[in-house]
Amino acid sequence: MEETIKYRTCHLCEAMCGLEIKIEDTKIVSIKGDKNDIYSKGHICPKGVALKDLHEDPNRLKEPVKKTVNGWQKISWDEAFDIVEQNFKRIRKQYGNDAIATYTGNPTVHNTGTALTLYDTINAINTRNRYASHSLDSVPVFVANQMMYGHAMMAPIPDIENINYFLIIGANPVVSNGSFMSTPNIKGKIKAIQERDGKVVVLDPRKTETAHIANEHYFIIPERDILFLLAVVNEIFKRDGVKQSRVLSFTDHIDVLKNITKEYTIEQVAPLSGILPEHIHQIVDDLLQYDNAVVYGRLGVNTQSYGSLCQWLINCINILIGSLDEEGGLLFTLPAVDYVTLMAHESKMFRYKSRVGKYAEIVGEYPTATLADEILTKGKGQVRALLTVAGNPARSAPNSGLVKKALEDVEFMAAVDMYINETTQHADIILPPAVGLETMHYSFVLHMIATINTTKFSPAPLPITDKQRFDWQIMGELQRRLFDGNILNRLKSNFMSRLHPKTKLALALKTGPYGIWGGRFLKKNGISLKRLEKHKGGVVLSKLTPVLPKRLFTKNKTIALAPQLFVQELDKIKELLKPVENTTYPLKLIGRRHLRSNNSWMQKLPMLEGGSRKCTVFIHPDDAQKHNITHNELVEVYSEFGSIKIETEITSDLINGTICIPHGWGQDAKTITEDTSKNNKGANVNELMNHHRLDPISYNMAFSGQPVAIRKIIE
Ligand SMILES: Nc1nc2c(c(=O)[nH]1)N[C@H]1C(S)=C(S)[C@@H](COP(=O)(O)OP(=O)(O)OC[C@H]3O[C@@H](n4cnc5c(=O)[nH]c(N)nc54)[C@H](O)[C@@H]3O)O[C@H]1N2
Ligand SMILES: Nc1nc2c(c(=O)[nH]1)N[C@H]1C(S)=C(S)[C@@H](COP(=O)(O)OP(=O)(O)OC[C@H]3O[C@@H](n4cnc5c(=O)[nH]c(N)nc54)[C@H](O)[C@@H]3O)O[C@H]1N2
Ligand code: SF4
Ligand SMILES: [Mo]
Repeated sequence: MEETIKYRTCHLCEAMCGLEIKIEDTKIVSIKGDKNDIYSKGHICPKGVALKDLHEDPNRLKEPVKKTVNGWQKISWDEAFDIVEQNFKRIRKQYGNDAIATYTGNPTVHNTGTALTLYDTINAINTRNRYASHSLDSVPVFVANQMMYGHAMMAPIPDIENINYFLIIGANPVVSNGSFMSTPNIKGKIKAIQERDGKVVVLDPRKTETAHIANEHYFIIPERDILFLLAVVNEIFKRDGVKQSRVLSFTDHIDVLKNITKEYTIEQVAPLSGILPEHIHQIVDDLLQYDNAVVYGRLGVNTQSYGSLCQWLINCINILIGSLDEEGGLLFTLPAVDYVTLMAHESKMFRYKSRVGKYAEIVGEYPTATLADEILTKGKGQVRALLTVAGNPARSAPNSGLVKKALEDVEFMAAVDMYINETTQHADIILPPAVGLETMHYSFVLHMIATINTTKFSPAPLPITDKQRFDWQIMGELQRRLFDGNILNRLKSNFMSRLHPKTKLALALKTGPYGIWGGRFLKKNGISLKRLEKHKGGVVLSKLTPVLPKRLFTKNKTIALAPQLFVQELDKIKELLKPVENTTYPLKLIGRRHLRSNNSWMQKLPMLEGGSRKCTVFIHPDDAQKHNITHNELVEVYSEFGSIKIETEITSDLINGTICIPHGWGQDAKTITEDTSKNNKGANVNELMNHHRLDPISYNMAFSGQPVAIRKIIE
């Protein structure tokens, strides 16, 4: 048997770890971290190893299937595409373009072929009913970036290797492996900060895995970060702490910022946010005293009612303390494929509104939380057909009961996914792509949010059979068959859809900032795909360096410190100063991730099962006592929208008044080899979520702080 070693970047999360894969013929023998990878230097997590299970999973579809009265039936690719084309065209003709909705999930960012074809395919379908996992995750960041830096994807990235004070709000990078901060081995990097006498501080309603290794952790009541942030800004002004920096010289409306934050004092917000006043004072002391201090906020501050305001104020604090666009602070990347510049035409928002909820589009998408309403609400423009690509809204979107009804209601549904799951089980046709180690890898998005400017390309380590198709081939075929537009654009779209992703990548690299053709002169030593392929563990291009104001996308090349959109919304924050008790649903719900999970779709792989990964509800001892609830007891958690049964874990690693349940569970779809009862593991927290609870600026879903109640189950 022939044994070979192949190298590939792991595509599962944002860390981009290099993998060393031992292969015998076409069988994976082992997967280890690649010590020579310039970025990860051998780091790996259990998910990377589980790519073997993904490859061998008997539940994975490799050929298209059609739903029949006798169950799923394998059909040819031609037949599958014909059915999809006929039905989508029929529905478009009958009801109009917007009757087709698209939902694109998280892996579309990570799969190279999909990332390269996704926008073209969706644009070809030419519907306004576009939805994505972004609005369950990161749109507040997009809005803050757009308002302040002129581009949704201009995201400042923590220079983690040089930070001395790191305030982490609403993120758990030790488990998530970092987000909007692509960097492997966060644990090692936190330790390095501490070893250089720096400090890591976590603000979270739960004492998380990250909080456990941090220098300090402060509990905060869910959705009260906004009060804390306003008080910090005010305190910086009060202490005359604003650092006169290079960046400050091209900001505007600092006086407005000072004025609108004036009434939020530390003493006033402390009891409302759950943090002691002396602890907030300590945080401000540190922010002003440490060289290289950074405030970083992620999912916990995004997926809440004040997501955009929080992201705006986090940016403001980083600017006021002189950390933005400075080494040791937060910097902007300049990757080998300058995705930010290439995507400038997609960075638009607030152009038009959704039919039912009247929510504005953000980067061309409506909030996923409203998709079910758009399907179920009758009238002109009602969604009648759905295309999902790499997404599982039946588990990831709020109010699963309503989502289920909606998925059952559409007249036709197609899914590009390799699994039959809670969402795709509703499809008429499933188009399964080759995935994982069968695909090549180059990340456009993650290099854009990485902590150094690097570039890596990996060819596919494993072959596919002639029955399989890649995502980009499936998307290309859909693009050609469903194109709606003028002849010139059709020809262009047709041509682009046939290009191999490697051809597109090669061109993008050559013409990129470090490419052979990048710039006015031919760069003899510039990057090309051919050259990159020789460097299996990738290439370091440069460390992150200051790029402002040149790289700003705002018209006047200044950073807006007090955009009107945010200022006017601040008025509503005053309500928080007089909190009203919710007696029916007195508890606030938050989520958590586990190292051996990847949202809703890897739970069943054998290597990731078990361990400490459990779908339980964390509850504080005081709350447990109040409800006469014991450890490991099956209880009912309920909200206005649904009810789930779940086992308890009593822990004081949680602020009281709050309970914590992970998402992505409750897997009850009938897959190929397993029956429903075996699959039905854990409860689906999204059954409890109010799909109208959105951040009023970005319309991001507010998962955090959902009001719920808990009770004993009396048989
Ligand atoms: N309550 C609660 N809900 C949440 C969250 C939370 O914290 N709490 N988090 C939210 C966040 S941050 C996110 S990003 C969303 C995720 O939301 P989704 O993206 O909708 O859900 P995933 O579970 O990531 O589903 C990914 C799907 O893609 C398929 N897939 C995997 N790889 C590929 C591939 O290469 N090609 C194709 N075509 N398909 C592939 C999988 O089989 C699976 O069906 O969930 C959100 N929902
Ligand atoms: N192992 C694993 N890794 C993953 C994923 C996975 O499912 N499993 N998913 C990937 C995805 S799609 C994403 S988007 C990233 C997310 O990665 P992160 O941004 O690190 O997000 P989480 O790990 O969900 O951590 C969010 C934290 O916010 C806290 N929180 C909740 N509500 C509030 C609040 O109101 N205020 C504050 N201050 N904190 C709050 C929660 O307790 C939690 O600790 O992780 C990615 N990496
Ligand atoms: S940390 Fe992320 S990139 Fe690294 S092996 Fe795990 S899943 Fe893959
Ligand atoms: Mo996410």
